[in-house]
Amino acid sequence: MRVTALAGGTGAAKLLRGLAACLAPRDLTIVGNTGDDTEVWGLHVSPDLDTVTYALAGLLDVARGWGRADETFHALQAMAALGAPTWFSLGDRDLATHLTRTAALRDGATLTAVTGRLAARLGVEARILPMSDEPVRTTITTTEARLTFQEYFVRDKALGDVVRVDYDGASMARPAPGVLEAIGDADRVVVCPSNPVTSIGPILAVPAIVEALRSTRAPIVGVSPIVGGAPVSGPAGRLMQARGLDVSPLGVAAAYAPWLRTLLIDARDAGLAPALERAGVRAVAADIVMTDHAGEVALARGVLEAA
Ligand code: FO1
Repeated sequence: MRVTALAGGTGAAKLLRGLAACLAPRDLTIVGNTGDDTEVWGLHVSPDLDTVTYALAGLLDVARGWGRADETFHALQAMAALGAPTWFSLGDRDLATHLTRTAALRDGATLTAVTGRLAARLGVEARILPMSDEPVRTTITTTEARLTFQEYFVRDKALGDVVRVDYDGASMARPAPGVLEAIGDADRVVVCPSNPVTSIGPILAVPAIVEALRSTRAPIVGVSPIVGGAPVSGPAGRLMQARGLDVSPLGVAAAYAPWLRTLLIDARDAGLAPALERAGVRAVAADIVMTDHAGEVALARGVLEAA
């Protein structure tokens, strides 16, 4: 069964590990968010692509949900001593990824090519594609300033009041090679339990991708990142409100209308099933908070069966 998953970073990593355990590696394609890509010390950092790659390679720092396990931060300390900004913590092992990516991009490689090469070198057999090779950048406008996603999320700790979210460059961006085919030829399309606004939103802001989702014959199944009126992690609630979305599985369904067919929701939200059905989305109650690997695999099975 060929499965294509739309994914952000931390929220997606667990479900992707579960899917990887259920499928032949070649049957899993991941379309990753690049809206929160950033430049640090002259290096191109693709946080969500790296989180997914590290997760599938078994190298992710699971407690943090980003960066590599067994990490050290000597280079960060040395950069601080030289007066460089250090609010975005690049670890020593993680640096190898950004150095390799930046050098390859400078030599003319596409983000798709270098993402594939990094994944292969780290032993990942699933296909990880950036949503686009062209720059798309999520910007967050608060009552105080217009910020890049990482300035808002990491530097300012998501504290400002968000008034709008933009995906700069998205309306002109073309999907990366293979993305449209992966959606069109899939047997299932999965929307991971990622932030609908800043993780999946940038992917959907690429016009040809949303057209492919509307026209694919594959059933599209999502997992709610919202449980009982609050996000499982991160600032999804405030960002959904800023976009006029209800902070509930209903808001998630609204973000993915009209192409989402099925949404896995937590048992605590089972009462919303009739309203979801009225919105055209079949609700399936499941244990969607993955607390261990068995939970990741069980939810992945549930996603594949729900379709
Ligand atoms: N998140 C943080 O909260 N603080 C950090 O210093 C930080 C550094 C970092 C370095 C590399 C990387 O790939 C991710 C990193 N993240 C950090 C996570 C990242 O900013 C966000 O979790 C994602 O962009 C949201 O999906």
